[in-house]
Amino acid sequence: MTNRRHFLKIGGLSSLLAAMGLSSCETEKNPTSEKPKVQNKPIVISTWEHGIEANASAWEVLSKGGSALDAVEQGVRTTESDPKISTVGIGGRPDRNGVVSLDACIMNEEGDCGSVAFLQNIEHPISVARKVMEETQHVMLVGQGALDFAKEQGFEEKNLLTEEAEADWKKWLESNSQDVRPEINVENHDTIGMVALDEAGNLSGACTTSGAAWKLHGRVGDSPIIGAGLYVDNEVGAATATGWGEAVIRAVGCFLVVEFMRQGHSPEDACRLAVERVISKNPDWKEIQVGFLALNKAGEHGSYCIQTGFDYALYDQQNENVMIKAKSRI
Ligand code: SD4
Repeated sequence: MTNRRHFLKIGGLSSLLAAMGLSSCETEKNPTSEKPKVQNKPIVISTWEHGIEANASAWEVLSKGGSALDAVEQGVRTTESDPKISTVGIGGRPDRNGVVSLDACIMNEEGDCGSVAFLQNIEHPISVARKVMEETQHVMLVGQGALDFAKEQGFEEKNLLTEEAEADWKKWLESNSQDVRPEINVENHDTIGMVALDEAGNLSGACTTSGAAWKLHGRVGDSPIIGAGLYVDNEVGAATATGWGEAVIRAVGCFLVVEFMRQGHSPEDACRLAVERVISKNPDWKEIQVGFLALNKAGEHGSYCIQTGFDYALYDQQNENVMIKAKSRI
């Protein structure tokens, strides 16, 4: 609303200046007085019910005045370490060859980012992604190169395929199924995407997943792709995604959510508009789930998804870790 008012003001002023034969450049260059004031901070939000534990870890950092970047890394590491969670880190369901391969990315308030994809045998891909961001001149490392880099950085190799995950994979092999798309809301917890605003008013985000169970060996989803599974712009807001990554990539979903917020849309409305874009690019949209989660610079949050059933966890000064049901198209 603020931005829209600002836009209308500028529009009116432009006409006046144009009538006077003057340019409105100076006015447009200096919109700082109209930026939203930071009101609700610190705050952290994250996808699905496993977000509750992850938020609690992130809050330990945020409540002591720590950075959003440290908070989101610590937060999602909790999920990566939980073998009961079948879609992230250790315990993640493998690809059709029985290999657990992980995707993750992280982005800070400077717009710096790091990412790993198709990474195997490392429990905390999010921390490797952070090392890519901080210790290299690159953004993304994949496969063997990502593993070699992780080991150079001191990460230890570990078997991530739990007995339960292996048993599920064998069951899937016996079913002779060819469809790798998850059944909607059967696996009611998915990628963990987390975005946070810290006491200093800075935004950061993290996203980590084992991706779609039984995927083709080598498949990479949206979660490690900056702009698709995660995007942060410290001037505007941050967004993360969950669901069928192929559909999110086609729409460059999270970049789009942030751009809609830049235009003045609320986080929920920005997510809704991005879901509409996903729908317009994916004729099979009724068969898939895609959800977006967004936080703006003022600490307002919101979400929207295709299918009912997506929810997110919120921790701020008023809400000590509550689940919020996302609005949905269906
Ligand atoms: C991905 N968005 O890799 C992630 C998680 C997932 O079905 O697989 N969801 O596509």
